[in-house]
Amino acid sequence: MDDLKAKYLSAIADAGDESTLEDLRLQAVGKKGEVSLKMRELGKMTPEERQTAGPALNALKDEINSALAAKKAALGDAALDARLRAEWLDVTLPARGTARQGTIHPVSQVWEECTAIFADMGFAVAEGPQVETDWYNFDALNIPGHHPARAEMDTFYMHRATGDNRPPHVLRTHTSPVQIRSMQEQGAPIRIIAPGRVYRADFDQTHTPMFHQVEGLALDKDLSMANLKWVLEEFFTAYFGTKVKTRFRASHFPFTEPSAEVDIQCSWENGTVKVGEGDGWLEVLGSGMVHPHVLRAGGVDPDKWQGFAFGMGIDRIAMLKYGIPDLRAFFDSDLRWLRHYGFSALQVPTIRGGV
Ligand code: 2U9
Repeated sequence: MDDLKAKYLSAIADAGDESTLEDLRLQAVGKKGEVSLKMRELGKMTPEERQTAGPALNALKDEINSALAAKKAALGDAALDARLRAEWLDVTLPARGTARQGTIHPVSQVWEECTAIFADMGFAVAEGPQVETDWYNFDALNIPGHHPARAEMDTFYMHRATGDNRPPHVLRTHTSPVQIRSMQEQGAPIRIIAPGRVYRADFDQTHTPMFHQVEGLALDKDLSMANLKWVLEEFFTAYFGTKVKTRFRASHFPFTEPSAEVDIQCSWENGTVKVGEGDGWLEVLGSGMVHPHVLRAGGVDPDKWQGFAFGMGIDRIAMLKYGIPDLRAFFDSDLRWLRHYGFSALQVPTIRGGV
């Protein structure tokens, strides 16, 4: 038994890979392995011999099994270390080869353009988590549990309420929770935009399960729909680089009252849309005066402060400005598409026209 132990423990220690280790396991403790065969001989022994040989063989088997497991773990760690060393790369190095032919994605470009235009009007950028509690995503925005908007939003739930005091979490369906958090943190007056990724379980020609929004919030003592209209018209003119007529249509959202959907002037010619000319209209935005319930959820006193909010889809306004026909191509990571629709890293957006 001592010979067997010495033989296998040193062979295991010397094993250089997992297949050698598996061969050793079969030779030692496999069904027809040396230790197993010895165990079969127990039947032929006298009861006295069996009393010492039995436990000793079991102990030997356990020892070989633990040595095998320890060596297997060590080989696994060494393999992972080697892989990490081999696959190491410095992501801060300048791009080379085909990577240099990548471009700035239209979503990134338009995100930056929006940020630049609203920054010029005094809006700061606010960010928040993409995984939210249902309170921030719904309740705080005056969308209670029974509200049909919850069902309509096609929400991705991270887990259902489990009764262990953990609030249900969702992938945010809009960036509005960011404005609630900002109100709680900095109160009023406030002037922010919240650009970011949002998620809805919807996938067809015009919807992707992840898309991008930019929302805005402005609160002060005496802000009105007139200020909202000016800000939005200023934005469209800067963004499309031409004067754009707007049409405000009465609408309804739980978080704003009154609410308006905003259409921009456009023409339709042989299947292509042109913004800022013609007598057609295109819906691009939702907006309104922030509902008192929503102000209160953000810790802001609705008897002292009021203001407006708006929301629009970045992907959608990117398609409109740059004539991109298919939304789903945004997420294909196709280099040919990126070279056609993408932007040079040096095309930094400026305030007006020169974007
Ligand atoms: C707070 C209060 C109010 C943001 C708003 C809309 C109307 C709207 C859609 C446009 C196209 C989303 O991307 S889309 O599908 N948005 O219609 N969003 S008012 O209102 C807020 C936000 C935050 C605290």
